[in-house]
Amino acid sequence: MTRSHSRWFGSFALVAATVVVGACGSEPAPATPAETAAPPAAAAPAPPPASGPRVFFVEPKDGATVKSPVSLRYGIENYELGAVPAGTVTTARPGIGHHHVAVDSECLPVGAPIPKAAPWVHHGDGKSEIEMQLPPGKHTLTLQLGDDLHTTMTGLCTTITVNVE
Ligand SMILES: [Cu+2]
Repeated sequence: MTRSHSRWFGSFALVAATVVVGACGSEPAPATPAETAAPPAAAAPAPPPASGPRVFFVEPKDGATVKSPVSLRYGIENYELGAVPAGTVTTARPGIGHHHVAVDSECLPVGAPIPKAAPWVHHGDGKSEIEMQLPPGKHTLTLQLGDDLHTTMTGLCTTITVNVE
């Protein structure tokens, strides 16, 4: 009698376990609404890729015919323009630079020191313009940004050609 009761109880326990497992199996269902809510956020239009930093001549325009003295004005985008700090500078602040211009010279390679000599003019005061005397004829004007140590950086140089009357 005792043995038969034990077997009956065992069967009941098995049924109870099956019910519990069934309940567990249905648990993932409530998570579905959260999953369906996620895709719209992921499918939202991505912001346009930011263009890289650049420097450019506001004036004169590339190919322009100009009269000496020539007024040069520089532009800069996605990079900070800043005067070189006073005193002895031993490290360059990241993301900050100043303009340099050269007549009839090309862009210096990335990482090169910009000579403190002709044809390079340093705008270490952070200025973005200069009046320049140029002899008649065709000349190239190169604008290149340098950091606090006057070292060139990737993508921050441009060259235009002007015709001086
Ligand atoms: Cu410089």
